[in-house]
Amino acid sequence: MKTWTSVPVPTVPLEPRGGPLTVHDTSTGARVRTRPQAGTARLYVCGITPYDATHMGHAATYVTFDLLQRVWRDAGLAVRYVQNVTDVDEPLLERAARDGVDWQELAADQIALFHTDMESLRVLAPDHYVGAIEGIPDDVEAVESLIGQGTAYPVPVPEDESTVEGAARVDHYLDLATQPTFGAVSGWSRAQMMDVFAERGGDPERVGKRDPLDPLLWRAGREGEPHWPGGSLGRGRPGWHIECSTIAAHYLGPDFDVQGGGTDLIFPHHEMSAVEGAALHGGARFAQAYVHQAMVGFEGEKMSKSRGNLVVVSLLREAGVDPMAVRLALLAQHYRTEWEWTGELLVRAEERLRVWRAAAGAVASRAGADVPSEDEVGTVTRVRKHLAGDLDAPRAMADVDVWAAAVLGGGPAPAPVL
Ligand code: 5CA
Ligand code: ZN
Repeated sequence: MKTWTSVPVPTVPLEPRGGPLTVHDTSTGARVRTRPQAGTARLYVCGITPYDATHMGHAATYVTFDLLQRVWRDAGLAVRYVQNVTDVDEPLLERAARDGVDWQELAADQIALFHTDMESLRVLAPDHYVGAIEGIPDDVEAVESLIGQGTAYPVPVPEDESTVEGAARVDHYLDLATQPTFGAVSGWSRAQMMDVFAERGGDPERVGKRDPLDPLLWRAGREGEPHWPGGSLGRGRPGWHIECSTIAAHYLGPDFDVQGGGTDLIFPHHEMSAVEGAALHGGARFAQAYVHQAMVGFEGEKMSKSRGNLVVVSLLREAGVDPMAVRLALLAQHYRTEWEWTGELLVRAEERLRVWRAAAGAVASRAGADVPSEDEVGTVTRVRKHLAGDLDAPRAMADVDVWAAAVLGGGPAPAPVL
């Protein structure tokens, strides 16, 4: 699928160079050093389900992983970045049905809006932006191979549900009992898993499953639902998690460097996509590290499309807010700390942006601006150190504040140079 357009990335040729990057890995609960092989870091970040506009929670997630890839690049690495878009799944179909619109049109509109939002926030585009639908042939092959191994099994479609022509009368599930690595990503107890499984797209009540937590791999095509050719599985569509297992494996291979997303994806999504990936690749590790953005809230609750308590990037832009102020407001919060969006945070970010631009303008107009001062070299070094230590953007930004204040002589900031 077409991706969006990246802004050019400037290089900062000051020594010492940045990195190596350490991140908090959910699967071990520890800070780990990323160790990309052969000079290329491999990053997979779970993309949107395109049924509503990009809100501050999504934006925080994609800006966080944008920062992560920029830290890698600043350390001299190339980055191969893959992102999916869940362009067919229950929430999208349900929203389209609720609003009486075509689900494909809804998805296409929301994907286009997301791309505009990412461009406005200067989030670098993935090298491969892949729709779940595009990945279906890989999913079919994967599920067939799991069936061949004896790790996937059929569950009869309930008698009162009619299936389309060419569909089998069974769905397929992964048999978690065959997977020794299940649980390794989240480290959660079964009780914790059962607590959220149903509300996060799982079907623990489905009759005929061996374990209520077994994830759906392939759903036989039902009347009134979209369906695609499924080889020996019959017509149907893939379950959610297999989409990310196969897209990541296809474009990055097993054991890639970082799997990213929000903390709401730790279980079941990242647990299941990792276990399905391991099942497909002889038990190989899916990713080296699992990095999760804490939930952004609004007015006391997690900001979410399903709850509808949204502050939306595109509406702020329409209201004349500078997207760089939005980016600063997001980066002012550490990615592992839950926080709530407020108008006050945006006002503070706008002021900070004004000061930084004024300082940058003052430096640019100085004689010999191309030779950095000692203070500038020191600031860059400190910024790099904070970012390499689990992406501590708030502390890095505090260093830039100190630099800006020094440039502007501690007095009130003059109007920015435009
Ligand atoms: N398509 C799936 C992933 S394969 C999905 O979760 N889509 S989503 O549109 O619901 O979310 C897109 C990304 O934004 C995910 O990484 C999700 O974890 C993150 N996200 C959603 N809500 C929030 C929030 N309130 N705060 C921070 N991140 C969020
Ligand atoms: Zn995903």
